[in-house]
Amino acid sequence: MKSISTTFNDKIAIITFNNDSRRNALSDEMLQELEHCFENYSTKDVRVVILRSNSNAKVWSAGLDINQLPEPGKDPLPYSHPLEKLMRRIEEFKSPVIAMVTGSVWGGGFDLALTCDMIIGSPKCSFAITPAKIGVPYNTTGLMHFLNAVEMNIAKEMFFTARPINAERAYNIGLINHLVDTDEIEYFTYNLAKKISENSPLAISVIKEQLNLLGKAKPVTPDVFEKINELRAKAFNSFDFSEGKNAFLEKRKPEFRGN
Ligand code: YXS
Repeated sequence: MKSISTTFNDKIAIITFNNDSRRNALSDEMLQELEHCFENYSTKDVRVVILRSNSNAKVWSAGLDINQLPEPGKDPLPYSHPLEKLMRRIEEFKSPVIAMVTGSVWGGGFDLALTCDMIIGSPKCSFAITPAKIGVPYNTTGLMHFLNAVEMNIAKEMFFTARPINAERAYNIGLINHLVDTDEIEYFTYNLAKKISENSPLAISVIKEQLNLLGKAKPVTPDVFEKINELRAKAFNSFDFSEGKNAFLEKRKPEFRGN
């Protein structure tokens, strides 16, 4: 069963997450479907891509499919992970990608929304980054996505509490570009996309790549890079990692030990 549906009109592509029974959890299969969409669009005159969920979906994405998280000892988010590959594909995509968020967003789904070029949210949108709840480390690229989006103190609060932030707070801290009423957000987002599609696609493509390159320009010395990797290995070799995953799957509260 396909987890997404797509439309393409007036040079604007709309990708709709369509797996509400699983709260649009990003399974490897769904991530591969999404990547194939962008691969297909790269050879077409697609001026804007909108990523959205079904209108009546409570959850935009519940993040990575917890059933597919690896056993402790394996990096849960390696460079080759389908979510990481999709996010690089979105960053490198020639045209702007807009996340239209009308529900809650969790974990890797939040990172995915942040990787888009802009987020339009409805009053029902909320955002939670959850590694601390699952007992996993996050990866360096993902942490940089958050540090490029919010101040350090806000990023720390979001990661340490793993608590959702609501639409109003998301707008106030600049996470979402616009906060638009539920019954107007489709029209608003499409109009924004239409405005972009009428400008020069080449200029926009060049400016998008320049901004992304400049946004990433934060040097990391080799020893810092190695230290980060050692810290991550400590977390994904932990009891807490398996406890976080098992607690969710067994629908119980996790009892973390800190090791
Ligand atoms: O019980 P059934 O079989 O119907 O399945 C339930 C859930 O188990 C399933 N589901 C998921 N399955 C795998 N991975 C998920 N992330 C996931 N989320 C949900 O979907 C069915 C309906 O879910 P249910 O009954 O809980 O729906 P709800 O409306 O009561 O609650 C919606 C949520 C999103 C609040 C709730 O499902 C939830 O808390 N989901 C987990 C959110 C989360 O912690 N995501 C982080 C995943 S790990 C990740 O992304 C990274 C590794 S990290 O953590 O580092 O960012």
